Amino acid sequence: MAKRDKQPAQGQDQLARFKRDNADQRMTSDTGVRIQDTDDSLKAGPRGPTLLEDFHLREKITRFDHERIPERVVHARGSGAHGFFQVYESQAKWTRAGFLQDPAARTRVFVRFSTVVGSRGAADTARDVRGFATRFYTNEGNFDLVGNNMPVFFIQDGIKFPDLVHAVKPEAHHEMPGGASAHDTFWDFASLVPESTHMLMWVLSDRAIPRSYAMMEGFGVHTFRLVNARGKSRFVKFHWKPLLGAHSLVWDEAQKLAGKDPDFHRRDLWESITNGDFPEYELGVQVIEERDADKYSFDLFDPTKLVPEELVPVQRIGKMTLDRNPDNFFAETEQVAFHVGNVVPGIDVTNDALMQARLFSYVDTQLTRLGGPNFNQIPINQPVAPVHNHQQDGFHNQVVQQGRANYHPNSIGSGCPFLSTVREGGYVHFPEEVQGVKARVRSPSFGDHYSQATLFYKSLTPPEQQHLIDAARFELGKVELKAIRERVVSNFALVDANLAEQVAAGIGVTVKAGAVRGEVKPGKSVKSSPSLSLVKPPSANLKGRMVAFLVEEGFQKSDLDKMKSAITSAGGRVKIVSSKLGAVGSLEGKAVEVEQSFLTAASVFFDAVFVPGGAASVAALMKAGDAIQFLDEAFRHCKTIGAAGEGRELLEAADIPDLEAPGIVTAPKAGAAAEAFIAAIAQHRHWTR
Ligand code: HDE
Repeated sequence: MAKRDKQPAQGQDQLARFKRDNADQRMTSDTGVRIQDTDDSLKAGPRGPTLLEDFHLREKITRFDHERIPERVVHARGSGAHGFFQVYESQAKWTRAGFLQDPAARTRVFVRFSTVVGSRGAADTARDVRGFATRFYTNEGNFDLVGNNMPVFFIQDGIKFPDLVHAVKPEAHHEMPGGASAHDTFWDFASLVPESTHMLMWVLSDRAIPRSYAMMEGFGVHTFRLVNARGKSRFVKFHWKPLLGAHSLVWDEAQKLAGKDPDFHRRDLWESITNGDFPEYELGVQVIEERDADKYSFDLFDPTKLVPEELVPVQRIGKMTLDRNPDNFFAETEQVAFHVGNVVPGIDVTNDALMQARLFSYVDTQLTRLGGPNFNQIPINQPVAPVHNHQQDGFHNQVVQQGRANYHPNSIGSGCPFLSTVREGGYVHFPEEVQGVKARVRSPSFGDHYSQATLFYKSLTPPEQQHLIDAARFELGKVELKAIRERVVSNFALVDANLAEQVAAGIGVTVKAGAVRGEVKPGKSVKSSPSLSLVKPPSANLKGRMVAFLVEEGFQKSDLDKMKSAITSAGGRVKIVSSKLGAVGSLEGKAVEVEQSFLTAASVFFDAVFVPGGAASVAALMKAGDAIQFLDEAFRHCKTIGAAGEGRELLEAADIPDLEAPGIVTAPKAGAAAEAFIAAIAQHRHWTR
């Protein structure tokens, strides 16, 4: 009943069919009265005053006035997608969660990806943490895994979250900068809170500028519990592993994209799903026996620490596929209300003090954002499991409760609804023994803020370390107060002396002794964790990759066809770019349709660029500065560049210092270059260049 008729999203044929099928559809008021005129208000005479009795005018304007709801206080900018999850084999040994038992069963999911700092209209490619929130609509109720694309967090206790967020959001006096952490208040806070150091390494790394949502890892961050049917509990860290691998942008590219297409990630997600390139992620778990919990050099309840994969391997237990775009952004992506406390039998929370605060925050925030306590009745929030209880009334209640018995226990309603035992699926909290002296304290086992920051930095490849140094120089370069810049690099000195020196050299300060190293908990750890680096062996699959073909009148069509078919067979996509839209003729006579002009396209939208042969085409491209700039930028951003025949001349004309550099592929004919070109794109970027 709540669903309005869906209109086709695109396509002339679909529109025509829709019009035929809905010939009877009439515009009405919200109460179903047919509308006779919606363009003129009711007036006393053609030029007269508007009459207050015009109920249609008042309804239309009132509804419009109230269209906005408060945006999320953090993670305001998000993009959602529907999909499904399937477990590979029963996980009964670890958990009794129903959706992790049967490999044949598909569980519906809704995912919302987000940036943290920016407001709803902010750019997608800001340097920031990304939210990766997944709702599983299981038969036993909703399970929300409300994670991020980084496995650790800035603070150890939720009571500091408002301070962190105030500091990183636009500054209080002038609301600047929008959606960026490169300003004084954030770095002031960070410099005074050494527990943030490990997370700072992550946000300064390439992880903070993902190539796409489909190429981003996800993490539950906190340690959770898995509880099996016998009531045995184990600790678990949740991971999402993208099947396309995790890849990033270059900072210069990210900044340009923020201007050229602020919706870059949202568009990529939408178009990938429309094109059938469904983003896929494997759900991974690191399972730790309770008896082993104290064996590590970090506390499992400290969210500024990760469990290195080299210490506890990630086991991939199932796969999520995102295969459907939302029908309506507001109804679904905006109104979805995740909650860390939405857990199902077999999954439980822990004493992580950050997690505990979150267990309060998520419901509380929806009361304001969604206007009352009935937000779980909104379609995107409704579980597929049936809901029966005595909760009632409140703003926006949609449920018409039947009968008189709105309390428990009752006899008037035959005792309904009935409680469930554990065997019947009743949720039982893990009976953990708890005792202690009431106090505002932090455990000494949380005292080491640097070991894992060092582990992260040292595990990156040299180009990734350089990116991190450059990012720190950028961020701190925007900080006006020198004392803040100084404090930050002094903290960084405890991560790595060379890192601190290099950053300091770029921001006009010197490294001072001052920061104090906390005590390291004795226990197991690793010296290096290659899994933390984004540089991994390439996969031959080009899914999610976009390649620009630069052409003008007289291009070599055989080159274009050969290379296009090689790229699309490998899963990639191609767009024809030229000086103007319309048909462009080839050397062989046949024309192709241009998909983007140099006005709307730029190298930053693509993973690679190819120039087919054809003397006239190359000469025209050479004359127009756009093509040269396109290639220069692709080179600077370490992207794969290919050319066939005369196309090589365009590369020579561009400011590319070395045509033999990694990721530059040229050949007399496209056929000869195709294999090497595809292998080069699969490398993602050629950082050593
Ligand atoms: Fe959140 N967080 N958070 N957070 N968070 C919100 O809930 C909060 C934290 C995360 O796409 C809010 O519905 C507190 C860690 C994601 O709708 C709010 C603390 C992690 C999303 C809130 C944290 C997250 C949110 C704002 C410290 C990674 C977006 C609107 C105790 C594991 C979900 C809303 C979506 C959203 C509070 C820390 C992830 C205010 C108090 C750590 C992905 O409730």
